[in-house]
Amino acid sequence: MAQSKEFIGLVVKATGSWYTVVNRETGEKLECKIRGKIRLKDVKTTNPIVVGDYVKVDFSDEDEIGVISKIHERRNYIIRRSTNLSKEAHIIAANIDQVFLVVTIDLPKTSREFVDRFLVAAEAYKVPATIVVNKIDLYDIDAKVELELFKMDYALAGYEVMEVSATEGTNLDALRSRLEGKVSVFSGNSGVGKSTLLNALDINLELRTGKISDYHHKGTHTTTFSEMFPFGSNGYVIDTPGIKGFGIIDVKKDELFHFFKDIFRYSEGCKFYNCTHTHEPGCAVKEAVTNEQIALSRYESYLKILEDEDEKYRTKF
Ligand SMILES: Nc1nc2c(ncn2[C@@H]2O[C@H](COP(=O)(O)OP(=O)(O)OP(=O)(O)O)[C@@H](O)[C@H]2O)c(=O)[nH]1
Ligand SMILES: [Zn+2]
Repeated sequence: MAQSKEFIGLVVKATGSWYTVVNRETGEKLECKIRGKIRLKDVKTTNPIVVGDYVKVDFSDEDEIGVISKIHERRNYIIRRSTNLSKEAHIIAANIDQVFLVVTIDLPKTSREFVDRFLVAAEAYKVPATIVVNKIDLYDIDAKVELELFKMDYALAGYEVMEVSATEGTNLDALRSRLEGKVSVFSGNSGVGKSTLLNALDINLELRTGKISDYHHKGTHTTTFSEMFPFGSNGYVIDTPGIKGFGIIDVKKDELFHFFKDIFRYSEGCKFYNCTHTHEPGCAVKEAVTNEQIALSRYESYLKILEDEDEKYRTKF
């Protein structure tokens, strides 16, 4: 009988039915399946095992494939609902050091509400987030003005905003140096240039992108699975499929403002300890919005997300 063996490995690709796992000791890759149902204690997700997970794999020398039999506890993860009202949750990646939210001011335009929803999730799961504005080579005068406003608003909120062009190679060194020795996730709407950017940061990656093929002139490629790649001497980058909606989960309505860094900072000055920063007198948050110490667009996102939560909990009669 074939002798069964096991190893601990890192999940570097997850398609939903197949998982590519890198053996932590040997660095070898093995295609794996899940044995039975692996259920996680607290999270209900469509994907039980995700890129960045450490897992135990059982295999024998005769087999071409391994079987994932155990998942190690996660240090952290980022999770979202696919739409605001959907019940199904999807984990983007696990055990990550930082996330780069790739956005575009134009072509396509990333909405402020999407950005703010994403940042709330990053705060809630304690993953440091940096915003990367891509395609700056394409912006006309209106988009350039919008970019300046965008930068002001997020600087005020306490986020770093980097401006790059993946195709022109603009400002890539600063971003590259941030990736050394870290596990970094790149996320954002479809078509903002995540794969193109990662290819530009490291020419060895050769990720497929939405660039129309020179040979066939038909169709564009879009990333459908999350995948993790070694970067530099000891870092990892994770390319993720483009996402449309970002439904926040696990955040209670009355705690939402904790995850807006800027709103939270000013909330200490509110007259009522349970101020929701919507209608209360003596609200230091509303005052800060009036004084332009908190960006109006951030406050509007806060109100919008609160409203959506109302919708979710409204009972049908
Ligand atoms: N002009 C310009 N075009 C860019 C830039 N970055 C990406 N693109 C183009 O934008 C399109 C989409 O790029 P992708 O890298 O496939 O985008 P993605 O975010 O990975 O998309 P999904 O896989 O669908 O999530 C391609 O045609 C790229 O060539 C840039 O900095 N400037
Ligand atoms: Zn208040």
